[in-house]
Amino acid sequence: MRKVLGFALMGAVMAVAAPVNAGLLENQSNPVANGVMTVAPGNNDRSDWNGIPFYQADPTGDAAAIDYEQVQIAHDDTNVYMHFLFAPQASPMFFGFMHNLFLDTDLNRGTGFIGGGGFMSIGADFLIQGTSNHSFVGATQETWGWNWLGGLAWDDFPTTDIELKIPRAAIGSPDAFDLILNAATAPIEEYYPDGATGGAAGDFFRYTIVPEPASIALLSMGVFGIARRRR
Ligand SMILES: [Ca+2]
Ligand SMILES: [Ca+2]
Ligand SMILES: [Ca+2]
Ligand SMILES: [Ca+2]
Repeated sequence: MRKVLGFALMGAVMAVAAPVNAGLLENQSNPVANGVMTVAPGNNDRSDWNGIPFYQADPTGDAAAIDYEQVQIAHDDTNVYMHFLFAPQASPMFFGFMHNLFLDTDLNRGTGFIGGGGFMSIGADFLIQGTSNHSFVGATQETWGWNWLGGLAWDDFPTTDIELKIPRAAIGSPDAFDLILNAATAPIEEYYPDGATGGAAGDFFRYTIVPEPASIALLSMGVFGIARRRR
């Protein structure tokens, strides 16, 4: 009897621990002091990234010339910073039109670009292609386009170690955003995370700049619930 009860309890705990969105692989928030991060063409100092955690790695060898391996993200009062690491390249792949960073800044797949046939895991409100920032325009997936907003600061030396600086205001000053990475290389397109092409059930990463009041409210409700149960 005890064993049966044990299994029943384990099942209950697992059900509670299941993530709200199965496609959300990881959520990070890495605030840094203003002035710590340096991103500028010709400045290949990467020591500013020491101590910032990586998101879970992408496999090596699953892509052609641009093969993502790892990504780090941090932010300060005015900017979001990204650091991309790639597998060795036979010839340098300079940061440009084949490096696509899709950002879902309202955390809503129902708005923004979801790819042809809806293959993408997020609804991207911004596309950063190399150093160029674009916002999604168009009300539907049938009538849409990308509106060029401007250029961003970066460093791509070496081309397997790229830094990017995104002013928070340039992407609508979001409290958080979901992201997927793509390298539009033929014949094999790279996606990071690999499950980013799984449609509505696909995988993505989240970065939180300002913690949501909603999660604080949920947390306090949880504490209140435990307190009530203990009575
Ligand atoms: Ca730097
Ligand atoms: Ca890869
Ligand atoms: Ca969206
Ligand atoms: Ca991949």
